Amino acid sequence: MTPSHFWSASLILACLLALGGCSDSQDGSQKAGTTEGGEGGDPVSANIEPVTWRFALEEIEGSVQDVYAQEFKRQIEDLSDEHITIEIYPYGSLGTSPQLTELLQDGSIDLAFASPGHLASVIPEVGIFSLHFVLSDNNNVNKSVLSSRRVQDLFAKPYADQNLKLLAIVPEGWMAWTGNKPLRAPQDFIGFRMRTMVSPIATESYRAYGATPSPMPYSEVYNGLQLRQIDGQVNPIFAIEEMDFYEVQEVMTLANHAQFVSTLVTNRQWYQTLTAPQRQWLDKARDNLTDFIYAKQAEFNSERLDTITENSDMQIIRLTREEREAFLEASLGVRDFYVKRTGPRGQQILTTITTMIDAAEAQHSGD
Ligand code: 6CS
Repeated sequence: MTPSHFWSASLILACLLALGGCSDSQDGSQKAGTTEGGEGGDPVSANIEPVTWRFALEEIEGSVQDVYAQEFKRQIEDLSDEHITIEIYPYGSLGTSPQLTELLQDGSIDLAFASPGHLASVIPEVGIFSLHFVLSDNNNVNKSVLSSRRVQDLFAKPYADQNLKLLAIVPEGWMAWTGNKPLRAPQDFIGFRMRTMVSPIATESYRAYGATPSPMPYSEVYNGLQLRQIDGQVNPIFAIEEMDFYEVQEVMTLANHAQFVSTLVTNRQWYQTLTAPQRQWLDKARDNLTDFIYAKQAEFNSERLDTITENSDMQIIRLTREEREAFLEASLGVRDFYVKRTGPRGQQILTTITTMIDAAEAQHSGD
């Protein structure tokens, strides 16, 4: 992130704080014409006073999170007959991912994306999405499992304990490894300074291969690669293109070891002040966006791979089944690390999700 981005971030943050850290609907009171906002409130009428919901992104304009937010805004504003306005704050306006989560927790913003690679520092259970080879190679399987009510419910309590409410689990495509050499086997990672997101499970996943994990904010990765403070990084292809990482890396290795997953989250107390119609619109927009975002991320990742190959000499390597198996084997110990950090609840989450993936794979075997 450039210094001018930081200036605008500080200014916007100061404005948010000056406004009392509250959106129009964040004062805990219901506006005229609304119903009681408790769980399962009666959907009698819409909120008739205009309100603004602040929605912060961990990614820049043009990203997968941005296209999600723009469509979410369109749908919510439409469903509410323009009574709700969504203000979108792309990455660079407010702060790093962990800072966005803090702003959400203290009510300065209402909605945000919070990626498990960061969020597992405060909600270890969500670190399951930083484990490798847990999700299916078939995205129809992942969609049916990750958008299910059953999986959402597994995370309700850990999010609530952090004053957060999980609305959706949003995959953004397969992660790719970049570096200045191919990464075909776990041994290739020995001594490799791999930039990861900050949570202990994200770092442990690469320590398992022998790498030296180097967590740092997203905004510092380009400079870190350019200055050789790190040897490589891991992100979905659309991000490697839009953050220009490909300009300062020579090889991209596609292992399909994990999807980049983010979560759409609200402040829990803010959610409790919503009217029944407002919650219904949130649910409706969230449900409408499931197919939309799976299609968009596939489109973005494929188009941007073309952009990278057209604009650079980057070598692209796809691992064979045998090569992937060596990584799978080396990654399994990190599941024990996850369970140690999360206890019986994490064990239940891991067992439930892996069992659901296996069952869905059997159902989708003809895809
Ligand atoms: O690597 C990261 O830190 C970031 N990567 C993406 C694709 N989205 C947000 C996240 O913070």
